[in-house]
Amino acid sequence: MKKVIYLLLVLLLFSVAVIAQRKPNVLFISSDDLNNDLGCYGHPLVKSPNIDRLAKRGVKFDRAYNQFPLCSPSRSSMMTGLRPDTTKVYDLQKHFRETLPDVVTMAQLFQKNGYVAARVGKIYHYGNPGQIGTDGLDDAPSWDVRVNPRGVDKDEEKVLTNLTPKRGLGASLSFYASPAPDEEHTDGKVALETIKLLEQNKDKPFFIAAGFYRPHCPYIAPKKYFDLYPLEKIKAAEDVPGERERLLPAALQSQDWHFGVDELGQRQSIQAYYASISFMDAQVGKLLDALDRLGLTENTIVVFWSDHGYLLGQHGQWMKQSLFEGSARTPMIFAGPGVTAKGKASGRTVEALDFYPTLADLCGLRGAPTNLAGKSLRPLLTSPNAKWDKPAITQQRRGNAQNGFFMGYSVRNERYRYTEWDEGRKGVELYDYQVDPNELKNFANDPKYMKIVAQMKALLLAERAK
Ligand SMILES: [Ca+2]
Repeated sequence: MKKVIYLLLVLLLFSVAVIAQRKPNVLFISSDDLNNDLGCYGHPLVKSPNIDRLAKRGVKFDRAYNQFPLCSPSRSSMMTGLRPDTTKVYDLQKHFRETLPDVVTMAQLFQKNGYVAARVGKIYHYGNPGQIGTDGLDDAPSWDVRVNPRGVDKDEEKVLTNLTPKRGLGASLSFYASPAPDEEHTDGKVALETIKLLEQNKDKPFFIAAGFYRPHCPYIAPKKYFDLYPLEKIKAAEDVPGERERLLPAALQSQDWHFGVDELGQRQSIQAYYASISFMDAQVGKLLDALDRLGLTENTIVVFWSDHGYLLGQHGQWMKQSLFEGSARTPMIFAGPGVTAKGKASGRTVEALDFYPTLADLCGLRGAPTNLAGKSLRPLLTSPNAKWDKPAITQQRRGNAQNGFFMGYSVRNERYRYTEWDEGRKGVELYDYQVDPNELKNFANDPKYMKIVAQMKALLLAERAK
């Protein structure tokens, strides 16, 4: 009897030691082309109960910015922890390994530290929807396991409504309220495949990345999500008299106002975009439920992110590739071990670049590259208002190979955004969000703002020189 008790005691101590030593897992959830139109970010219409649920048990960043509002440049920067000017990825073709063959990506660092690294769907760039079901522009060394789901939405491309037939499907205002259930769509399959990986790897430390494709266009989602947004409740962005003449041509992704789509079409596109968000959100809910069911919630850091923001008609613009707030800003939420400020928001300016050093820090990874451009957000995850002096830098390239390219660089602090196009040769913008949240006035040439312009210019120069 004594022997049995002794054995049980040894076993108990051993399990306690194992649990204490167990490294936290990471479930990295990424969405494509999702802006901050979510319930937890205060949107009055959009229903995102699952992302909201995650935000309630973690820290939500209100001023999180991507480094280059286009899929591949943004994702390459985030996964390498390096700025686009270091990866030299400015388009959807070039791979960062061409510039940096030996770079250790975030997923690789997890592997080097004994983790299983797996991805489902779009983490690195993937032509959406063209490359769904393939590896896209993946980075094979980053992963032990790769899964590329393909759903019924690929087949439904033939029957969707396209309001911009001259644009490629991946850059179109196009939609379809699908009769097929969630599970048959690509994102439904991303959720199911991710859950399988969670089940298979629940006893090992894991870095599992679930890369959803919605709300990227074409806005295909099950019909029930469209029903959440009656068209009469959807308003198009207000046209501001004189805005078209005021805005710098360089600041515009498209000179074709609203892609020529009328007000009804704009409202239909917004409705379909919101439906796609709620559909993607429901898939996020399945992942969170699976973590609970598998007893993984307590020891898993859950991150939610989108590769960049998205304009829905503001400034006459749609989608990404601009340095306006709506394109440069992204949702960013952390929950789980190390995130003690539960249900809190941080207004500090943070960057997608910060994921790598933050997760390496929270998981105690060894051997992180010494040149990571971001900073660990750990202090803000325990104290969201902690002192923080790092602004956010976002850049966007314009032009073409024939006529030459030029870059726009934008620096954001908690109050202002200052942007220089082609080092200022193609114009400068200053927005003051405290008095002008919708960026309707460019204060760059306002004498009252001379001092701020000089400060922001110096800040941009200093950050770019780092
Ligand atoms: Ca994207």
